[in-house]
Order: sequence, then C-alpha cells, then structure tokens
Amino acid sequence: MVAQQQGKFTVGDYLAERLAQVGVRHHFVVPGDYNLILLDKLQAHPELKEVGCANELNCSLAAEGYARANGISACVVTYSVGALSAFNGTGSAYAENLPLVLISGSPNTNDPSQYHILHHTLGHPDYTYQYEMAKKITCCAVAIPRAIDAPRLIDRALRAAILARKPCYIEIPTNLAGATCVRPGPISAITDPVTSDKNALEAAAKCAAEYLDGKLKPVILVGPKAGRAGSEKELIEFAEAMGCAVALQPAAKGMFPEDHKQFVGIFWGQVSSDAADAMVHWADAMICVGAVFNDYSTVGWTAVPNIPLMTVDMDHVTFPGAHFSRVRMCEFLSHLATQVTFNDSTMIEYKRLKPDPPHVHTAEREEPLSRKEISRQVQEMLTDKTSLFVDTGDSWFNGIQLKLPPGAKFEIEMQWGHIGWSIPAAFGYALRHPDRHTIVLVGDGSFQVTAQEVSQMVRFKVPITIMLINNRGYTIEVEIHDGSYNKIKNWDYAMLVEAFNSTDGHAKGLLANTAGELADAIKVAESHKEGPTLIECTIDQDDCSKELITWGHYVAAANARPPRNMSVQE
Ligand code: TPU
Ligand code: MG
Repeated sequence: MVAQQQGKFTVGDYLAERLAQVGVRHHFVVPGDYNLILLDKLQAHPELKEVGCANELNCSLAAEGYARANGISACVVTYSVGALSAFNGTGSAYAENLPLVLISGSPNTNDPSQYHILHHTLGHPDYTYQYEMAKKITCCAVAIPRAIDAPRLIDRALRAAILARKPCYIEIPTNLAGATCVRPGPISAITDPVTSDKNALEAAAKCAAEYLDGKLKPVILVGPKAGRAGSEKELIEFAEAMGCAVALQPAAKGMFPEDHKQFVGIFWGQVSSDAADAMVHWADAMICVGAVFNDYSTVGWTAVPNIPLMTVDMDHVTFPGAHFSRVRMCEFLSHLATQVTFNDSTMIEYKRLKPDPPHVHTAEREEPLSRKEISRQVQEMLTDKTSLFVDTGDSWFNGIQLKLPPGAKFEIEMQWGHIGWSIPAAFGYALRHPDRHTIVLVGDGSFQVTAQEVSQMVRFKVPITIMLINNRGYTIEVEIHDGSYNKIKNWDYAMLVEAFNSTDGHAKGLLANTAGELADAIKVAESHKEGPTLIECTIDQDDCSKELITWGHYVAAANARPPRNMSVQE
C-alpha cells in the first residue's frame, strides 16, 4: 500500500486492495487495451502477483484451479474477445461451486452515449451484452458506471461470491480503472460468514435425530458440495457420532479420509468401488451431505437411491416432509453429532461385504505399457503431499480407483466436465501450493485443448508431473457413441513440451512405451523441481477400464431416450 498511499487512490487500487484482503495472492491475466490501466493498478499492489496465461480459456481455468487451492481467485481479461472465452472457466467455477472473480475491462464510459462502434465488440453500440451474459453464469454481476459506484458494487460482488461459493463478475470501463476512488472500509463487511438461524438449526437437528432414531440401517453419502462448504472436519465428527457407513460420490473423492474405518468406497452405481453400492442400496435411511445427483454420477440415472433422502446442503436441510432454510452445513453436522444415537449396523454388514484387496500384477520391465500398469505405478507415487488432478476420459475412472493415502488431495471437474481443464487448473493450484506434488492424469484428446498452459508451468518453474495417457483418441466418446470424429491427430507430446523451453526453460518430456520406461520416467519426474515433467504413456487404443465401458453404455442409453410428450401426428 505504500506506493498507493503516496499518490491518488483509484478504482483499480480499490479492487486490488479488496482482492488482497479476501486472500487472493496471484491473479491470472491476459492483457488487452480495455484492461491495461487496471492491470497496472493490480500489479502495483504488493500482495498480488500477476500471472500471465496463454489465452483466456486457460486463464479462467487456471483461476478455477487456484480457487480450489485458495478458496477464491481472480481472472482479469479484456472485453468480449477475452471475456467470452473466460466465460467457460467461469461456468466451471459456477458448476463446481468455486468463488472465482471474473474481472473484465470494458469500453470508455463516453462511447455508448455517442453511439461509437468499437473494436472487440459485436459492432453495434449496445455494450451491455457482456454484462447480461455474465449474469447467467455468476451469482452476482456488476458493471461499474461511475467511479463513485465502484466501492459499493465491488464489495457487493465479492461478498456474494464468498457467501454463495460461486463466481462473480466485475466490469470496469477502461477510463475508470485509474479514476479517483475512496479507500475501502473494514474487510469483515465482506468476509464475515453468515451463520445459521438458531431456531432453524435447532429444529433441523431435532427433526434429524428423530428421523434417524427410527431407522435401522443409515448410510451417509458424501457429495462434492461437502468439501466446497469446508465441512470435512464436521463431517468426520458427525460420521463418528453415527458410527455408520460413509460412501462418497465420485466428485467427492478425497473429502472424507479413505483410511477411515467407516469409509466404504465410492458410490457410482454399477461402477462403484469397494462394494459402496451394496451398502447404499441396503440402507433404509440416507443422509446426503452435499450430494449432487446428475446423469454422470448416477450412471445415466440407473443409480438414483430409491429411498427417501435427508439432504444436507450448503445452507439448508431437507427431509421427506420438512425443510429448514439458513442452516449451514458445518454447523448442522457438528450440532447433529451431539444429538444422534450411535448405530453401526451398516458397518457390521460392510465387514462381511468388503471385497479383499485386488491382487495387482506387476508388469515386467520390457512389457508394453498397459492402463493397469500405469495405475499401479501412479498408486506408488501417491503420498500425503500429493494433489492428484484427473481430467475427463478414462483418467476419471483410473483416478477414482486409486487409494488415497491420508493427506493426499484429489481434484476432479465432473459437473462441468471440460476436457483439458486439468492442465491450467493444476497450474493455478500448484502456484498456491508449492509445498505439494501436483500430479495430473490426462488423456491425449484433453491435453490438446489446453496444451499451451504447460508453457506457463515452464515460465513459473512449477514442477507438475503430467501423466499423459496416449490411447490415440477420444476413448470415453468411443464408449458412449463411436464415429470417425473420435479419432485425433497424434502429436509428439514429449517433444512438444520441450519446445516450450526455448532457450531458458526446464520442462522435461519423456516417452514411456514399456513398464520399465515408465518407472524410469517417474524417477526423473520426482527429482525434477525446475519445471514440469510430461510423461507420454502410450497404450493400446482398446485398453480402457471396464468401468468406463459399463458407464458409457448406461450414459449412452440415457442420452438416447426418445422424446416424451410427442403429439400424435408426430
Ligand atoms: O481417456 P480418453 O481417451 O477418453 O481421454 P481423452 O483422450 O482426453 O479424450 C476425451 C474425449 C472427450 C470429448 C471430446 N470427452 N468428452 N468430450 C466432449 C467434450 C468436448 N469439449 C469439451 C470442452 N469438453 C468435453 N467434455
Ligand atoms: Mg485418449
């Protein structure tokens, strides 16, 4: 703040100060003439580090990943040509419940009233379209019309994002970023959490305790919103008070410790792990904590639980026959933990059902590389310091099957499902967590979408290990519906990432065709700290998990349901 205190304080300074106060330490940017003054102001803040990205799609996805690590992130782009690309990662943040602050420069405030046609726009002088579009994919969108409005609107957007765990949008005209502005008031006005309504909390906990008392076989099903609500600790407290089985949805993997004795696996219908589906289907009461039932998590609607659900969401609780608003998940779980009766009947049953650990075959060094051997070797890489990113494709299924050691983190983007997400998202995440070892499992098709962002890993010397599984195409799509469109042009991936080095970079690109080559490459990756290591793992085109095949069949069937309510003429 020293430099800013000496000169005039501006709208850009206000935004910078607020971002720093809410905990942003890196902001992701692509410059353009509508945001350059703003970028100067953000750059001048001593607590913010600017991180340039190769394009706005990657910029928004890097911010999405940063929000996973940091709780909140910022992505700064230029008008239209930039923002419309950044809408994609903003959509991801919305779908995945992450507070991402999308900031866009916009036209000079004098231009609309003069009906000026401007560059980077649709070519007509209505410049409200971007703001109108942003409203649909954020929980709060603001366009700053005058400097005097900036504090109020910036604060409103930030508070909304933090409370809702959703993205917000702030549009700043190019001639307002440097305009004089008052200094911000106390940050607690923005960051103070909303607590539960006391009466609603009491009533919901009482109702839940009574409801559960009448049940013989309760099971807890954890969904991705449990982690986003920051309720991991309270979840353990509640689960231990209950003593019952705890199953996780795939997108919630890592949100409850896998070495906990009540963990019974990932519930994913036909492709569940560790007999989690047997437990879920046996239950007579299901406490869904932050669960999301979509077509993917229910395997094409074949795995929707068929008993009434008790739903604990981020800010409300619903039972068959009752609803309680403004009950925060964390508070509810820890309060309920003091009210429930211990009932471990589902754990007694699970002990009888629990499958023996599978025998894992270790391939000979010279054996051609297989999917199973990659999984075996990746499993050995996992430690308490690992953060594992798995991208759309068979990487989802391979990742879900791995056993997470205590402390290991798992990141998946299953609601939005943008192929290539993992590369920029892991980059953003790793900047915030340099102490962790970030590993990415990504398919060849996904990698081709966002490959440029490896060059930022090179530039910022981020030692991410990328396991690129090259099966020469879009296998997940093949399993849902095949066609020539699922074939892609092969690349020399290992050589490509070394091209990003130019004269000063330290990326390593390695090729593994055999089990032995993969083991050697992993050793190199683990000792390489000066930049990313990409290991291209080549496998046969038909070598995919049986879980992907099964899941693909059901999702295809769900996609192909004929239209209902057709008129008789049709
Ligand atoms: O393991 P594998 O071969 O399935 O993974 P790979 O090679 O990464 O292929 C992924 C194929 C894929 C597509 C094309 N999965 N989903 N899609 C549809 C899709 C298209 N565009 C975006 C941005 N996201 C998508 N999920
Ligand atoms: Mg592939």
